[in-house]
Amino acid sequence: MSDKPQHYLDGPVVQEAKPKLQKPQLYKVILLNDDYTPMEFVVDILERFFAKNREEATHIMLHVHQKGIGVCGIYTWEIAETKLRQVLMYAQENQHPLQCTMEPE
Ligand code: TYC
Repeated sequence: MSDKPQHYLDGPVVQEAKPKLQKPQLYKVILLNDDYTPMEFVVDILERFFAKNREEATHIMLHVHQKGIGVCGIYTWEIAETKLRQVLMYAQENQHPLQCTMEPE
């Protein structure tokens, strides 16, 4: 560094901060098929916790029923975690073996 004192005409001493906003990692909440949980219960879950209408909920439920797995929604970690817990708790309360998981998008 030079010993010369900074003059105000030399230009800015402090570089202006460039705001860098990073997009949060998103997570898929995934529903798994089983042979025992009633179709109607899965549709109810999708309406109740994933804000799907009856048509969308039925479509997702049938997809999971046929393919074995399907995405209910995509959220930030904390929201995905909350939805996952709500599904598992509600299924347990109603004695259905429905399984749900989450993974990074
Ligand atoms: N396979 C179930 C049945 O035939 C329905 C079902 C669909 C269960 C989706 C779980 O995630 C699921 N009653």
